[in-house]
Order: sequence, then structure tokens, then C-alpha cells
Amino acid sequence: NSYRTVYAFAREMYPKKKDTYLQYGTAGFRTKATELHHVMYRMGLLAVLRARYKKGVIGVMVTASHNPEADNGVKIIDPRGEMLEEAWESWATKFANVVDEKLEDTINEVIKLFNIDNMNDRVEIVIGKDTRPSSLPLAKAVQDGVLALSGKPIDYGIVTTPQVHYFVVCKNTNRAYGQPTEEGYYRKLINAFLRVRGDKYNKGNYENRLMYDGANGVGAKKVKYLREVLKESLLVEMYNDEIIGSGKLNHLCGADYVKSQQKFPNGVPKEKNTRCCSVDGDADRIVYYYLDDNERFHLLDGDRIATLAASYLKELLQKTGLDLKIGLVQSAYANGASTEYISNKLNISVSCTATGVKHLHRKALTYDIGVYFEANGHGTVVFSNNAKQKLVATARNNSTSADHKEACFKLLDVIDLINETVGDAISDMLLVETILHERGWDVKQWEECYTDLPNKLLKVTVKDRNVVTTTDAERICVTPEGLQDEINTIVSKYKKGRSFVRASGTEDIIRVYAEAATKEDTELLAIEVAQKVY
Ligand code: NG1
Ligand code: ZN
Repeated sequence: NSYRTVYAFAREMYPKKKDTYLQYGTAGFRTKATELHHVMYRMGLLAVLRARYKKGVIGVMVTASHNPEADNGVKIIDPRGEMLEEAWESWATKFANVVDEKLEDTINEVIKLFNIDNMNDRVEIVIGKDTRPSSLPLAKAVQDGVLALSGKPIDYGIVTTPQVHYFVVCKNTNRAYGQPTEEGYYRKLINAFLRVRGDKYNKGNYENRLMYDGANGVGAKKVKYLREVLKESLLVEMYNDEIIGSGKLNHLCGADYVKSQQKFPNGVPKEKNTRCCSVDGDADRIVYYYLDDNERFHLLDGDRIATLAASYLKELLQKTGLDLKIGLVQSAYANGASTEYISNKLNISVSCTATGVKHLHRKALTYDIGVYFEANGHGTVVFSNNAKQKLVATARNNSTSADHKEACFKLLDVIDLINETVGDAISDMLLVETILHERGWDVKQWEECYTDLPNKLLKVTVKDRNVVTTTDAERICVTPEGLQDEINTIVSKYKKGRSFVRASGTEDIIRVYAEAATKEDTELLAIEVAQKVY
């Protein structure tokens, strides 16, 4: 049969070490790079099965995102650019953990269970990798897995995670979404950006200069190209752009460091009142920040980007005269002040889902214009086919008023500026810059929209994190019994207090989130709740 070589290959090239057990979590597999060769090979196999089952192109991205350089990981991307469907996550876990001798049996189980009857299809698997030195051999292992089952690996080399999502969607929509090449990706974003921006680069308080922290990763490499093309329209000053093998990837810099430490990154000059942004190691997250006159650090995170984008899109939508449903999706980690601002000031419907972009993305798809962001800076905007069709029809209709027409064309450009397939640091940056430019805002005006409540995130190590289970988008604790009552009692003592606990999906810990009216109260609240979790 066509996969006679699967076992031989596994045994000779990518044997599974004994005693390793890995689980496909919210972000795929992630661990020390040295533990992953057999996993990569097997994900190549699984991707081919998934592609045959879905009769479409599947993506595989080799990255450990914001983790240290010595780690690596892999995630599988479904035909519509979404994260691998949950039902197959457990197959991914099974594939990663069976002994070499059982690999072919496991393949047969999947073929049988899903009635895969097209095992000769030469399905395409899009493969991308980040700048980690370990990514090269690991991506090669994915390719070998694809080849072992007679699939067709398409190697895009070093690219960002969102680029891989984009390529997959382009291929599966017959290029309706764009050309499945890096050039096609840039062209789509850049053309839209330049059209919306026009030739007036500075406006009001907006200055077209931005300090950019590339986290010494792929986000630096890719923005270098963009910078050349954008020239004077947007002056992106590059920092932390040592790319391959420097050992500095995400080290004291990057979006995760800035957000979780609430600190200015190393490697970026401490210039006051200047707009700065940081991306993470695979460029799917971005946060903004600046230092004020007193060198105090101010963070503008995913919640800020979400509210900026949603208010802008709502305004633009009103100008088109079209009746479309806009909504914003957050997780429980969104700052309470942002949620209040969205519902009370912006009058935009806001909903909360469980942590993890696949949950937010799915909910966002229920709107015509669905904006979603995690507080950590991962997010995007999705537009329904209904919205796109109405916009195109209205823009082309001769009886549409000139104002409405202009707004429709502009919104269509803004749609092109956005990578709808997944959160994309580069595309999100261009969107933020577009909105600030149009409003003539500097970073302080953006910040003045609302005042963040002080907040604190703690990690608690417990014997078994699975004892904590939750409901209501993770905001209410179901087990251990009685814990939620205790949390309620504690929270009620604090003005504007809110706190919840949940088991992390990516680390072996319990996370405790707290916010309250003052910084002191927030610290106390977090500690009080954490003590109940021990
Ligand atoms: P967990 O470890 O499940 O809290 C973290 C982030 C998520 C998401 C995933 C995937 C927080 C509190 N959690 O999830 O937002 O980004 O990693 O990378 O930031
Ligand atoms: Zn990432």
C-alpha cells in the first residue's frame, strides 16, 4: 500500500523516545525542541489524513510563539484558516504518543473511523516555520511525514503564523481571498493601507513614526520588507531584529514580556511620549505602549485595540447607511473598564467566551462584523459574506448617494487591510495606524477613551490543575465545591472587584485574575483568592 514506508521512516529517522507524553493544547504541542522530532513527523502524517478527509489544503506551523528560543511547537490549521477542530485534537494527542510500532494501526483507525476513501489524493500541506534554529529540522520532519503518506508538502520557509493561515485560506477559496504567496499577502495589505491613508501622512496629533520591537524573531524579518515598501507613509523604526540563532528571541522583549511584566522592553530606546509596539515570536500578537513625561509606562493592550477597531468600524458602518450587525468578543481576561466602555459608551454588543482564540473567533463569526481580541494582543476582525456582498452591491449601485458610496469603498479597503483568518500582528498594526491617522490621534488620545482598572494575574501551582473546572465562559468556578462562594465573599469586599480562577490550557498551573478600583486592593484581592486555591 501507499504508506508502506511510514513505520520504516519513523523507526529510522524519527523514533519516539520512551516515557514522553505530550498533549495537543490550545496552542498545539509545545515543549523543548529536542522532544519534538517524532511529533513533527507524525503531525505531517495527520495533516495528510485531515486534508484527505476535508478534501482541502491543511496548514502546519512550526513555532513556540512567545516561549524561549529553546522551545518549539506545532499547530495544525484547518481549511478555513481555523485552528484544528477539537475532535481531531485528541487524534493529534494519540498520534504524538503511540509507540512507533502502532503508528500504522493508528493511521488505519482514522481512515476507518472517518471513511477516508481517497487515500491516493495528493493533498497539499502548507508548511511554515519561525526563526528558531530548531525549526529547520523540525519542519523537515513534518515534510517527511507528509511525503510518507504521499501528500504534497508546500514549504513556505520562514513565515509568520498568520501568513500560514492566509496561504491556507487563499488555496482553499481558489484564490478568492488572495494570492497564496508572500508577495500576494503583502500586496493585499499594503495596497489597502496606502489607499486608505492617501498622501497626507501626518494628521492632527498623529505622527507617522512608530518604534517597533520585533522580539528578535520572524516579526522583525517580515516588517523589514514592509518598511521598505511603505517608505515615508509609515516610518517604522526597527528594534530587536536579531533574527536567527542569537538566543535572544522573546528575551526581555516582545509582546508577551511587555504585557505580562507590564514593562518597557529591552532594546528599545526610552524615548518619551512616542508610540511603540511589540510583537511576539510568530507575529500573531501585538501590543502598544509608551513612556510618559515621567517615564511611567502605559500599556495599550488587546482590549484597547479591540475598542479602537470596533468604534471605528461602527462609525464607518453608519456612514455606509447599511444595516449590519457589529459585535465585539472578549475573554474574561478583558479589563472590566473596556467592557463597560464598549457596552455603555460605544453601544456595541459585547460577548465573552472561554480563553483561546478559536472560541473568540467562532463567536465573532456570528456577527456581520465581528471584532475579537484577547487582552494579550491576539485578535482580528471577521466580516460575513452577507456584509461583503451588501457592501459591494451598494458601492456599485448607481442610486447610492456619493457619501454612502465612499464609505462602502473605504470599508472594503479596510476589510482588505485585515487578515480575517487569524490574529496578525502586522495587519493589526496597519489597522491601528490607519485609525489613529484618520482620527488625527496621538497615543495619549487613544488611551483617554477609558481608564483601565488595575489588574493582576497570578499563577498558582497545584497538585492537579484539573480539579478546577468552570462554567459561564470560565467566570464561575464549579469545582472544587464551595470555592466560588468563597471567591464571591472576598470579591464583595472590594470596590469594583472582580476575580476568577481557571486551569491554564498551556501551562500546568491555575491562573488567578483580579481587578479592583485601586492597585493596592487589586493586589490584596488577588492574593486572598489565590490563597483559597492552594
Ligand atoms: P492559558 O494558558 O490557557 O491561560 C494562554 C493565554 C491565552 C492564549 C493561550 C494560547 C492568558 C491569560 N492566557 O492560555 O490568552 O493566548 O495561552 O497561546 O493570557
Ligand atoms: Zn504567537
